[in-house]
Amino acid sequence: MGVFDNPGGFLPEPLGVEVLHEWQLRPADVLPLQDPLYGGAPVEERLSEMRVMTGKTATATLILLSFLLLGVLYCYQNYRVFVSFELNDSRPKDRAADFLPLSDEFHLEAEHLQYKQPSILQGRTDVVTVTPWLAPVVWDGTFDPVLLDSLYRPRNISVAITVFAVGKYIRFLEDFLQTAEQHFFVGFNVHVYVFTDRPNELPRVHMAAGRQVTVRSVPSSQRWQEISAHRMELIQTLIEELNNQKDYIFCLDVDSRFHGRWGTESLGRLVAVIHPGYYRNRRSQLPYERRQESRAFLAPEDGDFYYCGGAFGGRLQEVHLMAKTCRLNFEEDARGGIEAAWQEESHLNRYLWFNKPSKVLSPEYLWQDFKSREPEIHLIRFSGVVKNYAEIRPNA
Ligand code: UD2
Repeated sequence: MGVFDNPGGFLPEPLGVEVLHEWQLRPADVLPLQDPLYGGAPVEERLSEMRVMTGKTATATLILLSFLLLGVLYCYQNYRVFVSFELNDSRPKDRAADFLPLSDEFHLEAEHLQYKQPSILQGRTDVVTVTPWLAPVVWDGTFDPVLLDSLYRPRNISVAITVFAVGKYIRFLEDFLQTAEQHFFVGFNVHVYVFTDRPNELPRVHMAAGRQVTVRSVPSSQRWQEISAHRMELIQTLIEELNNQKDYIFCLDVDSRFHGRWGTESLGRLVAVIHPGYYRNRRSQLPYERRQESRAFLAPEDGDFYYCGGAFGGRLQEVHLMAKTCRLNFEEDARGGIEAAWQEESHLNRYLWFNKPSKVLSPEYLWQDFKSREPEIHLIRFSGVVKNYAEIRPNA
C-alpha cells in the first residue's frame, strides 16, 4: 500500500475549518462570561461575533492558501517547461547537459524466488564494483542473473539495438546477429536496427519470438571516420522516431560477437562500457582528445575511465541527449576544421566526464579478440573480432 492510499475514505478537513471547530467545541474554556473590552456583551453575542470573525479568518486563510497553491503550480509548470526546453535545446553545449533528467528507472517487484543469500561481507574483492559517484560497475559474480531477469520479466521491457554495417562491414553482421540471439537479452523483446548501404546483402538469421530486425538504408562513405562519427546523428534520429516505444537502447559495433550473457544486469539510465585497452592506465595517459580547440577536449587531470565508442546505452531519452550532444559538438569541431582523435568516441568520453553514467559495465562487455584474457576477466561477454583495417575500411 502506498503512502497516499486512503483506505477508510477519511479526508482531513482544511485548516480554516479546523480553527472554527476549536471555538465551537470549547467556548467556555477560552472566553470569560462577560468581556470588559466588549462593553460587557453577553457570551452568546460575543461568541457569534467571534464565529463571524473566525469564519472570515478561515476564508482569508483559504484564499491565501489558494494563492500559494497557484504560485506553486505556476513555478512547477515553468520548471517543467524549462526541463523540456533543455532537453530539446539544440545548441551545442560545452558541458553537454547542465542538469540530469530525473531517473525513470523501473519499479521492480520480486516474485517469490529461492536464490543464494546476498552478503555484504563476501563477494568479488579483486575488482572495484562501484564508482566514486556510486554507480555499480558490473562484473561477473556481482549479480544474480536469474533474480534480475525475474525482476524485469513482469515489466515486459523492450530493448532496441543499433548496429552499423556500412561497406564491407556487412560481413560481420551474420555473426553479430546469430550470437546476439544466443546471448543478448534472451527471452526478452529485442529489436535490432541495422543501418547499411547494402540492404540486399543482409544475412538470413532466425530470430526467436519477440525479436526482430529492421533494416535502414544509409549512404556509403569514402571515409571510415565519417561512418563511425555519423552514427550519433542516426541514433539521435532513430530515438526521435521510436517515440518512447522501446524502454532501453544499446548502440554496438558490428565487428563483434557475443560469447556470454549480456542481459538485464546491464540496464540503467545511462550505461557506458570501460574500454578493455586502457583500464590500467593513469588518466593522463588515456587517449582522450587533448587539443583544446576541440569540443571533445579533456585535460590531463580530467576523466574517470576511458569508455568504448563501440558499446553504450540506457534509457532512450538519456541516450538521445548524449547522441545529440556528441553529434553537435562533432559538427562544431568540423566547422572549426578539427576532428577529434577518436571521432565520436572522444566526444562520448567528454560527455561522460560531465554526465556520469548511472551504470558502468566492466570490460567483460567489450573485450577484443586479439587481447589475451586478464585474470579479473572471468567471462568475456562481447568481443571485437580481429580485422584487417587496411582491407576492410574504405580508406586506410
Ligand atoms: C573504435 C571503437 C568504435 C569507434 C572507433 C573510432 C570500440 C570497440 N570501437 O573502433 O566504436 O569509436 O574506434 O571512431 O570501442 N563502420 C562501418 N563501416 C566502415 C567503418 C565503420 O559500418 O567502413 C561501423 C561499424 O559498425 C564499426 C564501427 O563503425 O563497428 C566502428 O568502426 P571500427 O570498428 O572500424 O572502429 P575501431 O575498430 O577503430
